Amino acid sequence: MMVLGMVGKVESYIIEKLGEEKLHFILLDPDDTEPEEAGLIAAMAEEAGADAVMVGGSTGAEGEKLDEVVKAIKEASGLPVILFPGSHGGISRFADAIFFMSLLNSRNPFFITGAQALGALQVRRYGLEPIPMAYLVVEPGETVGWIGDVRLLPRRKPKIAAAYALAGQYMGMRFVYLEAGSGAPEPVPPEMIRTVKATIDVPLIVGGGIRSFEAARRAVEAGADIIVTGTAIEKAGSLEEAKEKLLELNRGIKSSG
Ligand code: 1GP
Repeated sequence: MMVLGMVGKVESYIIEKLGEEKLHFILLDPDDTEPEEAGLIAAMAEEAGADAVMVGGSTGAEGEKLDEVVKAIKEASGLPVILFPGSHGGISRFADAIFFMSLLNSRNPFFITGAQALGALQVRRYGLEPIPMAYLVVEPGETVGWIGDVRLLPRRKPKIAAAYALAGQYMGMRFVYLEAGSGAPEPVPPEMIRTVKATIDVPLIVGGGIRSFEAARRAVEAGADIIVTGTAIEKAGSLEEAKEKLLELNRGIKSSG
């Protein structure tokens, strides 16, 4: 049984690795990815140097499809699988861990504490490792901004983002995630990453709209500890192209920092 405050296996792996380098997590959305394809991508991503696979999405990332995608990834690769749920529906017993996240700048308490309460007992029943995370959505926010009823953090107001991030840390969350939204035309501004990083002591995850070497490098140089990419790999025409893209992004992440 997990003792209160004890850090689990996946979180220890992340913290240990962060002592050496910046990390790259890929995101697979079960709504857009077939299990077989997810397995192939995960195996390729492991080879290309990704550090973990996140699984989730705002719409249709639940139930049997979610289970099948997680199982396929686990069979095909040794990377830890961390759930990235849109709500309590995004829980699968086959994953290793779950970002137990609160969308702190939502207007709707369901996304701040409601879904968490509905999912908590199931997380325990399945023996999933919960990793407490403050989830902050920045303009333009894309689908999660709309679904999550978010009061989007203004791109030109990094201090507001820093205030929310620090509040998350003070409430006990061990990671902060700055999210521009999957498929965002522009990633989180480097100035916002810099301000948030200078304010908090916990690792900073950044994602949404990072599709190039330059964008990845800029985010890491500004202070991101972990970069999440989804669309860039998903939109690649073939597995070979996806691998090229992943290697390019990895170079941006691992070369700086
Ligand atoms: C979404 O931040 C992630 O939650 C990934 O975004 O799909 O734009 O890479 P992209």
